Amino acid sequence: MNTKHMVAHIALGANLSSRFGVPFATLRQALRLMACQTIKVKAVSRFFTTPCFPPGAGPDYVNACAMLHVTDTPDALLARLHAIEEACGRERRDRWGARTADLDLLAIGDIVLPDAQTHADWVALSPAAQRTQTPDRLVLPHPRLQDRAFVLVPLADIAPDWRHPVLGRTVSEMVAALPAAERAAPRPIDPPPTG
Ligand code: A4P
Ligand code: MG
Repeated sequence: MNTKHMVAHIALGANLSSRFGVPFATLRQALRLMACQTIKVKAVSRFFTTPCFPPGAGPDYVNACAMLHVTDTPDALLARLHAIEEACGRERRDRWGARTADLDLLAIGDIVLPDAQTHADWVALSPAAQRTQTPDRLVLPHPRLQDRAFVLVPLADIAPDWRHPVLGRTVSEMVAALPAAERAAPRPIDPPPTG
């Protein structure tokens, strides 16, 4: 890869088994599928068991984060992540519905998309509207990243000092701002002996 790569952070989540096995196995396979000409997987967090959000909406999730070096455009990277979700058996049904693999793009460097105002509107969306509204364009950084222990706790493993380009806070600071019970909820998974 040439030196013009960007650093991207992604979140991985799953709470249904796929043809690759249990969520832990599916997400490891997703990471293997990701490595290609334009994407290098540079760091992977521990894997965590996390309580389903919203509570009671399905089984616990397995969540992790990864740092990539990419030479794709942001849209091409998202398309690549969607193709891997599909390979892992993802079916899009309900917003926040159970899934075999969800690969969200958290951030690419300090890029803000589609523009500062639209990003601010998505960040400010009320909880009720978050349930029903889905962006039809890539929004970066991911508009819910700062709210979610199941994203921030794994992300802190690999990028504690990454600073949110709009909110101005580091990952460590965003973790510290979570309610204590939410911060404590993700439980690291011991890897199986086969690695
Ligand atoms: N989109 C816009 N910006 C982005 C971005 N930065 N990354 C668009 C990814 N996608 C982005 O996403 C819907 C649309 O958002 C896409 O067309 C994309 O172009 P989707 O993946 O098709 O739908 P989704 O997965 O239902 O939405 P989303 O936003 O990924 O869902 P959430 O809000 O992430 O919720 N509980 C636990 N414990 N752990 C989880 O991982 N995940 C969810 C999914 C719910 N509860 C969870 C977890
Ligand atoms: Mg998603």
